[in-house]
Amino acid sequence: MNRSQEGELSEQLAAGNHEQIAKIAAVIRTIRPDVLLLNEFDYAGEQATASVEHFQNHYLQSPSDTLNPIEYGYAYTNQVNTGIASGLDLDGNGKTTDPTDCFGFGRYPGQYGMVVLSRFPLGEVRTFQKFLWQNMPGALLPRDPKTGKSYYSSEILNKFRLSSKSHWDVPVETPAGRIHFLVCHPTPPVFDGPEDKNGTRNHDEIRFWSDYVSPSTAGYIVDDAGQRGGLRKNEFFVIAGDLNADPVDGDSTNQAINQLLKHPLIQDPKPTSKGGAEAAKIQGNVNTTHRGKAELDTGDFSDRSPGNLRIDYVLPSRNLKTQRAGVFWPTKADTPATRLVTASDHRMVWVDIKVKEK
Ligand SMILES: [Ca+2]
Ligand SMILES: [Ca+2]
Ligand SMILES: [Ca+2]
Ligand SMILES: [Ca+2]
Repeated sequence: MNRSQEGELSEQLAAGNHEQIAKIAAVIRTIRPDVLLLNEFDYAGEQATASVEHFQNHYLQSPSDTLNPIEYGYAYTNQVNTGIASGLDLDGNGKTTDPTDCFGFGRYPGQYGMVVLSRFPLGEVRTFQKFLWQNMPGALLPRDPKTGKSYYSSEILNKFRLSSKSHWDVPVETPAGRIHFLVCHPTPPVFDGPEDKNGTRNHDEIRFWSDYVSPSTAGYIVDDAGQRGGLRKNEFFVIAGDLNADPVDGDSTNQAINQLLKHPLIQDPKPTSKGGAEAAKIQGNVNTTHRGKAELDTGDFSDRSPGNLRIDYVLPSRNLKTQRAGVFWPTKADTPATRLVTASDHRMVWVDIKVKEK
């Protein structure tokens, strides 16, 4: 739901008759998650709250012969780093006004934003939009491989934000207790050069949550309100997002996602779909060289490169019990469901969890 023009998505949400948005809503109305993160939902500034309400009223709750309406009583959205000018020449072309000179790549402020929808009340959200990359101890800051020197000047690093969109800790107050919904959308590790500026940033954006969930590693973290630290011991949490990192295929740096998948406090429910397995067979090409199981794929990308990948995640803390998990990727024969996934190159990843006593 990102658009090339500022304000375009808001208009389509208000109009209430946009086919692609209706398909996305139909996926939500089919799977019916209690708590949901939507990546790439353009953040519309002063129109943002109205836009989310339009999405609910005109798409999630519109009359349908086949789909029950779904109502989320609670929503959270906020500004993101995409499209906000840094005032610096980050791509080194002599100008400071490019989409690539913004704190996160974007043509206007809020492009590729994020929205959280919830059936349960939300607590006070911590945001980490402005946290500086260089303030992460041992950050994987990019270097020029020829000279070994820092790719970014100290002037740039003194202002460079880690998060390409934002990182939010959204506390969800469920009847069984508080679960921290930890959401983000790290930059893709591509569109860079031998210095790997996006791959290294993607790696550290993912690392942020792996540090945040444990008091032994979260000490350096400061939120946008100046509050220090991460989660307390034994808290419930679920990490969610398009994390732009496949465990074995694609262009990820240092197998970035393993910082979460192999973290002692985090479980990997390994959600699968029959449609993902079928798509890799039908589409062939680079998919046939992938080492990861196609049934785990969550994105349908170009079959020349990078192919279909597992890059979208819902990862519960180990102290939560996972009952079921899946990827909404119907097979070709599964009509009409299969028509819905043409709305996006990403598929919905879902997990059913049960809260155990702490
Ligand atoms: Ca520039
Ligand atoms: Ca790269
Ligand atoms: Ca594909
Ligand atoms: Ca694959």
